[in-house]
Amino acid sequence: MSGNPDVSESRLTPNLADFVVVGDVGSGKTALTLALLESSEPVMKTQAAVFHPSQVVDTPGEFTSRPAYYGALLSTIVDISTVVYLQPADSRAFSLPPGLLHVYPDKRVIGVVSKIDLPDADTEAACRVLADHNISPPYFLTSTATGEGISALRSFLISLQTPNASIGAGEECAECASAGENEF
Ligand SMILES: Nc1nc2c(ncn2[C@@H]2O[C@H](COP(=O)(O)OP(=O)(O)OP(=O)(O)O)[C@@H](O)[C@H]2O)c(=O)[nH]1
Ligand SMILES: [Mg+2]
Repeated sequence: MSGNPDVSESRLTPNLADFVVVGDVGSGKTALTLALLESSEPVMKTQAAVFHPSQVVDTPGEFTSRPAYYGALLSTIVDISTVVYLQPADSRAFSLPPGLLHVYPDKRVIGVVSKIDLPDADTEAACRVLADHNISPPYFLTSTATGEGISALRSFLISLQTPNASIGAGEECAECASAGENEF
């Protein structure tokens, strides 16, 4: 595990905190984490869990794709309230065995469809993969290449830190989707 001194506390958006990003190798976790943090750091292969300030954690894809790392995944997420799971828009493979994300019943799991700018993106299929694996909508559709969906996801994550604050449902609707049962 390692800290990241390049993302200073002062550069963080206030109240963006307490979430861990998980998903397959190459699904875009690091790119998304850095975009949410508004960091200009280069996106590089993640070798171990990276703890940014305020309990924002980026994980290596091996944590979800290799059974030998499931223990590391579970110990990394144990003290964090929200799990952000990335499903690439060009993939129908779910990178975890059923139920692993729900081992801790008190955690919120947020489904994100990443890389929606790819030419072969199929966001509806990716949303169905999330729904089929018990991740509830709303789902956030994001691209770090175009910036689409990043601010909506950031606003939603911030809203989790301020339970009484209301966020613009209309703005969220425009940038998230579900497998047919969007609750907004
Ligand atoms: N087109 C496109 N490429 C993306 C997007 N997000 C990430 N990428 C690219 O996909 C590759 C993998 O991105 P990463 O953020 O390193 O993926 P990761 O999930 O952190 O991968 P690991 O650390 O190996 O688990 C990089 O070349 C990124 O530039 C996106 O939204 N659109
Ligand atoms: Mg990474």
